[in-house]
Amino acid sequence: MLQGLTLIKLGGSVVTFKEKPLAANIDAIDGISRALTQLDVPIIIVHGGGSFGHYWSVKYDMHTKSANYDIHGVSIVHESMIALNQIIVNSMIRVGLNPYGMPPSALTTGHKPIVAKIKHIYAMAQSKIIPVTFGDVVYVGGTKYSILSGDALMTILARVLRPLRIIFATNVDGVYKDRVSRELVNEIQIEDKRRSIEFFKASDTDATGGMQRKVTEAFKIASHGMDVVMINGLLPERITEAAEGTLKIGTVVKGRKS
Ligand code: IP8
Repeated sequence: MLQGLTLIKLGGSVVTFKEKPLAANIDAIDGISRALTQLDVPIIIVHGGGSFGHYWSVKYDMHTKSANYDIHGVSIVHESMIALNQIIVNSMIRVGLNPYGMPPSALTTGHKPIVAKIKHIYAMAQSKIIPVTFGDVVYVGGTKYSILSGDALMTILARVLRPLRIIFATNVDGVYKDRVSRELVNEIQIEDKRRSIEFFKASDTDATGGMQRKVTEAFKIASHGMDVVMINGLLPERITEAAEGTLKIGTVVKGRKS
Protein backbone atom coordinates (compact mmCIF):
# COMPACT_ATOMS: atom_id res chain seq x y z
CA MET A 1 0.00 0.00 0.00
CA LEU A 2 1.33 3.42 -0.90
CA GLN A 3 1.54 5.35 2.34
CA GLY A 4 -1.31 7.65 3.23
CA LEU A 5 -2.74 8.32 -0.22
CA THR A 6 -6.27 9.72 -0.11
CA LEU A 7 -8.31 9.44 -3.31
CA ILE A 8 -11.42 11.64 -3.34
CA LYS A 9 -14.27 11.75 -5.85
CA LEU A 10 -16.20 15.00 -5.76
CA GLY A 11 -19.56 14.17 -7.27
CA GLY A 12 -21.24 16.45 -9.78
CA SER A 13 -24.06 16.92 -7.23
CA VAL A 14 -21.52 18.56 -4.90
CA VAL A 15 -19.48 20.74 -7.26
CA THR A 16 -22.42 21.88 -9.44
CA PHE A 17 -26.12 22.56 -9.14
CA LYS A 18 -27.27 19.51 -11.07
CA GLU A 19 -30.61 20.95 -12.16
CA LYS A 20 -29.14 24.27 -13.34
CA PRO A 21 -27.14 24.07 -16.59
CA LEU A 22 -23.50 25.12 -16.31
CA ALA A 23 -23.78 26.31 -12.70
CA ALA A 24 -20.87 25.52 -10.40
CA ASN A 25 -21.58 25.37 -6.66
CA ILE A 26 -18.81 27.79 -5.77
CA ASP A 27 -19.61 27.79 -2.04
CA ALA A 28 -19.39 24.00 -1.87
CA ILE A 29 -16.17 23.96 -3.92
CA ASP A 30 -14.59 26.68 -1.73
CA GLY A 31 -15.64 24.82 1.42
CA ILE A 32 -13.97 21.66 0.17
CA SER A 33 -10.83 23.56 -0.83
CA ARG A 34 -10.60 24.96 2.71
CA ALA A 35 -11.19 21.49 4.20
CA LEU A 36 -8.37 20.08 2.07
CA THR A 37 -5.94 22.61 3.57
CA GLN A 38 -6.38 20.74 6.90
CA LEU A 39 -4.94 17.54 5.47
CA ASP A 40 -1.27 16.65 5.40
CA VAL A 41 -1.37 13.55 3.21
CA PRO A 42 -0.95 12.94 -0.51
CA ILE A 43 -4.30 13.63 -2.20
CA ILE A 44 -5.66 12.89 -5.67
CA ILE A 45 -9.02 14.38 -6.67
CA VAL A 46 -11.44 13.16 -9.31
CA HIS A 47 -14.54 15.24 -10.01
CA GLY A 48 -17.75 14.50 -11.83
CA GLY A 49 -19.60 16.34 -14.58
CA GLY A 50 -22.81 17.52 -12.92
CA SER A 51 -24.54 20.31 -14.81
CA PHE A 52 -21.46 20.78 -17.02
CA GLY A 53 -20.50 17.45 -18.65
CA HIS A 54 -23.83 15.72 -18.06
CA TYR A 55 -25.81 18.65 -19.37
CA TRP A 56 -24.01 18.49 -22.71
CA SER A 57 -23.67 14.72 -22.93
CA VAL A 58 -27.46 14.40 -22.55
CA LYS A 59 -27.94 17.08 -25.26
CA TYR A 60 -25.59 15.20 -27.63
CA ASP A 61 -26.94 11.77 -26.60
CA MET A 62 -23.56 10.51 -25.41
CA HIS A 63 -23.14 7.58 -23.05
CA THR A 64 -20.55 5.29 -21.54
CA LYS A 65 -21.04 2.94 -24.51
CA SER A 66 -18.35 3.36 -27.14
CA ALA A 67 -19.95 4.75 -30.32
CA ASN A 68 -19.71 7.22 -33.21
CA TYR A 69 -21.05 10.24 -31.36
CA ASP A 70 -21.53 13.72 -32.81
CA ILE A 71 -17.97 14.93 -33.08
CA HIS A 72 -18.88 18.53 -32.29
CA GLY A 73 -20.54 17.23 -29.14
CA VAL A 74 -17.26 15.57 -28.17
CA SER A 75 -15.58 18.99 -28.25
CA ILE A 76 -18.38 20.67 -26.32
CA VAL A 77 -18.57 18.02 -23.58
CA HIS A 78 -14.79 17.99 -23.13
CA GLU A 79 -14.58 21.78 -23.08
CA SER A 80 -17.29 21.97 -20.42
CA MET A 81 -15.32 19.57 -18.23
CA ILE A 82 -12.13 21.61 -18.67
CA ALA A 83 -14.13 24.71 -17.65
CA LEU A 84 -15.43 23.00 -14.49
CA ASN A 85 -11.95 21.68 -13.73
CA GLN A 86 -10.59 25.23 -13.95
CA ILE A 87 -13.20 26.49 -11.50
CA ILE A 88 -12.21 23.78 -8.99
CA VAL A 89 -8.48 24.23 -9.56
CA ASN A 90 -8.75 28.01 -9.15
CA SER A 91 -10.68 27.63 -5.91
CA MET A 92 -7.90 25.41 -4.57
CA ILE A 93 -5.24 27.88 -5.69
CA ARG A 94 -7.03 30.71 -3.85
CA VAL A 95 -6.62 28.89 -0.51
CA GLY A 96 -2.94 28.17 -1.14
CA LEU A 97 -3.19 24.53 -2.27
CA ASN A 98 -1.18 23.25 -5.23
CA PRO A 99 -3.68 21.65 -7.62
CA TYR A 100 -2.67 20.35 -11.03
CA GLY A 101 -5.60 19.85 -13.35
CA MET A 102 -5.35 17.10 -15.93
CA PRO A 103 -7.77 15.30 -18.23
CA PRO A 104 -8.18 11.54 -17.82
CA SER A 105 -6.73 11.13 -21.32
CA ALA A 106 -3.36 11.82 -19.61
CA LEU A 107 -3.90 8.70 -17.46
CA THR A 108 -5.82 6.24 -19.60
CA THR A 109 -6.18 4.99 -23.14
CA GLY A 110 -9.93 4.93 -23.49
CA HIS A 111 -10.98 3.16 -20.27
CA LYS A 112 -7.68 1.34 -19.77
CA PRO A 113 -5.08 2.56 -17.27
CA ILE A 114 -1.67 3.84 -18.33
CA VAL A 115 -0.02 2.47 -15.21
CA ALA A 116 3.21 4.48 -15.46
CA LYS A 117 1.28 7.75 -15.81
CA ILE A 118 -0.97 6.91 -12.87
CA LYS A 119 2.10 6.15 -10.76
CA HIS A 120 3.50 9.54 -11.77
CA ILE A 121 0.49 11.35 -10.32
CA TYR A 122 1.00 9.52 -7.03
CA ALA A 123 4.63 10.71 -7.05
CA MET A 124 3.34 14.24 -7.76
CA ALA A 125 0.87 13.95 -4.87
CA GLN A 126 3.76 13.03 -2.57
CA SER A 127 5.47 16.28 -3.55
CA LYS A 128 2.42 18.31 -2.33
CA ILE A 129 0.82 18.66 -5.73
CA ILE A 130 -2.86 17.70 -5.79
CA PRO A 131 -3.68 16.15 -9.18
CA VAL A 132 -7.28 17.06 -10.10
CA THR A 133 -8.74 14.92 -12.86
CA PHE A 134 -12.33 14.26 -13.96
CA GLY A 135 -14.92 12.22 -15.79
CA ASP A 136 -14.77 13.09 -19.50
CA VAL A 137 -15.54 12.02 -23.03
CA VAL A 138 -12.57 9.92 -24.15
CA TYR A 139 -11.31 8.56 -27.44
CA VAL A 140 -11.53 4.77 -27.60
CA GLY A 141 -10.25 4.05 -31.11
CA GLY A 142 -11.32 4.18 -34.76
CA THR A 143 -13.95 6.92 -34.90
CA LYS A 144 -15.41 6.05 -31.51
CA TYR A 145 -15.67 7.94 -28.25
CA SER A 146 -17.22 7.15 -24.90
CA ILE A 147 -17.98 8.81 -21.59
CA LEU A 148 -15.53 7.70 -18.92
CA SER A 149 -17.28 8.48 -15.66
CA GLY A 150 -15.33 9.87 -12.75
CA ASP A 151 -16.60 6.89 -10.73
CA ALA A 152 -15.07 4.39 -13.18
CA LEU A 153 -11.89 6.49 -13.13
CA MET A 154 -11.83 6.09 -9.33
CA THR A 155 -11.76 2.30 -9.76
CA ILE A 156 -8.99 2.55 -12.37
CA LEU A 157 -6.86 4.74 -10.07
CA ALA A 158 -7.62 2.71 -6.92
CA ARG A 159 -6.61 -0.57 -8.54
CA VAL A 160 -3.23 0.83 -9.57
CA LEU A 161 -2.45 2.92 -6.48
CA ARG A 162 -4.27 1.07 -3.64
CA PRO A 163 -4.90 4.28 -1.65
CA LEU A 164 -5.21 4.23 2.12
CA ARG A 165 -8.53 6.12 1.92
CA ILE A 166 -11.03 6.15 -0.93
CA ILE A 167 -13.86 8.65 -0.56
CA PHE A 168 -16.93 9.27 -2.72
CA ALA A 169 -18.53 12.62 -1.84
CA THR A 170 -22.11 13.16 -3.01
CA ASN A 171 -25.02 15.38 -1.93
CA VAL A 172 -26.45 12.71 0.41
CA ASP A 173 -25.07 11.22 3.64
CA GLY A 174 -24.25 7.86 2.08
CA VAL A 175 -26.27 4.86 0.91
CA TYR A 176 -29.86 4.68 2.13
CA LYS A 177 -31.71 1.45 2.89
CA ASP A 178 -34.65 2.70 0.85
CA ARG A 179 -35.92 5.92 -0.63
CA VAL A 180 -38.80 6.37 1.77
CA SER A 181 -37.18 5.97 5.19
CA ARG A 182 -33.82 7.36 4.02
CA GLU A 183 -32.26 5.29 6.77
CA LEU A 184 -28.50 5.39 6.36
CA VAL A 185 -26.63 2.12 5.88
CA ASN A 186 -23.48 2.53 7.99
CA GLU A 187 -21.57 -0.42 6.64
CA ILE A 188 -21.94 -2.67 3.62
CA GLN A 189 -20.04 -5.94 3.38
CA ILE A 190 -19.12 -7.06 -0.10
CA GLU A 191 -21.38 -10.11 0.49
CA ASP A 192 -24.38 -7.72 0.79
CA LYS A 193 -24.04 -6.90 -2.90
CA ARG A 194 -26.97 -9.08 -3.91
CA ARG A 195 -29.20 -7.94 -1.05
CA SER A 196 -32.06 -5.59 -1.76
CA ILE A 197 -30.62 -2.26 -0.77
CA GLU A 198 -32.53 0.19 -2.92
CA PHE A 199 -30.00 2.77 -3.86
CA PHE A 200 -30.89 6.41 -3.86
CA LYS A 201 -30.73 7.31 -7.53
CA ALA A 202 -29.65 10.60 -9.00
CA SER A 203 -31.86 12.60 -11.33
CA ASP A 204 -32.34 12.11 -15.06
CA THR A 205 -29.66 14.60 -16.02
CA ASP A 206 -27.04 11.94 -15.43
CA ALA A 207 -25.47 10.07 -18.34
CA THR A 208 -23.46 7.67 -16.21
CA GLY A 209 -25.83 6.19 -13.63
CA GLY A 210 -25.87 8.35 -10.49
CA MET A 211 -25.65 6.70 -7.07
CA GLN A 212 -26.03 3.20 -8.45
CA ARG A 213 -22.87 3.62 -10.50
CA LYS A 214 -20.98 4.85 -7.42
CA VAL A 215 -22.07 1.83 -5.40
CA THR A 216 -21.14 -0.49 -8.27
CA GLU A 217 -17.68 1.06 -8.47
CA ALA A 218 -17.36 0.97 -4.66
CA PHE A 219 -18.07 -2.78 -4.75
CA LYS A 220 -15.49 -3.26 -7.51
CA ILE A 221 -12.88 -1.41 -5.44
CA ALA A 222 -13.90 -3.29 -2.25
CA SER A 223 -13.53 -6.61 -4.08
CA HIS A 224 -9.84 -5.71 -4.39
CA GLY A 225 -9.57 -5.47 -0.59
CA MET A 226 -9.94 -1.69 -0.10
CA ASP A 227 -12.57 0.06 2.03
CA VAL A 228 -14.59 2.78 0.31
CA VAL A 229 -16.33 5.57 2.20
CA MET A 230 -19.43 7.35 0.83
CA ILE A 231 -20.14 10.72 2.43
CA ASN A 232 -21.98 14.00 2.11
CA GLY A 233 -19.54 16.38 0.42
CA LEU A 234 -21.79 19.39 1.02
CA LEU A 235 -20.51 19.19 4.61
CA PRO A 236 -16.76 19.67 4.03
CA GLU A 237 -15.80 18.58 7.56
CA ARG A 238 -16.98 15.09 6.57
CA ILE A 239 -14.27 15.03 3.91
CA THR A 240 -11.63 15.93 6.50
CA GLU A 241 -12.99 13.32 8.92
CA ALA A 242 -13.17 10.63 6.24
CA ALA A 243 -9.61 11.39 5.17
CA GLU A 244 -8.45 11.22 8.80
CA GLY A 245 -10.35 7.98 9.42
CA THR A 246 -12.63 9.55 12.06
CA LEU A 247 -15.89 9.72 10.11
CA LYS A 248 -19.12 9.35 12.09
CA ILE A 249 -21.81 9.78 9.40
CA GLY A 250 -21.45 7.96 6.10
CA THR A 251 -21.46 4.50 4.52
CA VAL A 252 -18.38 2.29 4.46
CA VAL A 253 -18.21 -0.42 1.82
CA LYS A 254 -15.83 -2.86 3.47
CA GLY A 255 -13.03 -4.27 1.36
CA ARG A 256 -12.89 -8.03 1.04
CA LYS A 257 -10.09 -9.31 3.23
CA SER A 258 -8.00 -12.00 1.56
O1 IP8 B 1 -20.12 12.75 -13.31
C1 IP8 B 1 -19.03 12.07 -16.24
O2 IP8 B 1 -18.43 11.95 -14.98
P1 IP8 B 1 -19.31 11.57 -13.70
C2 IP8 B 1 -18.51 13.29 -16.97
O3 IP8 B 1 -18.33 11.17 -12.66
C3 IP8 B 1 -19.24 13.59 -18.21
O4 IP8 B 1 -20.19 10.40 -14.07
C4 IP8 B 1 -18.48 14.17 -19.30
C5 IP8 B 1 -20.51 13.42 -18.40
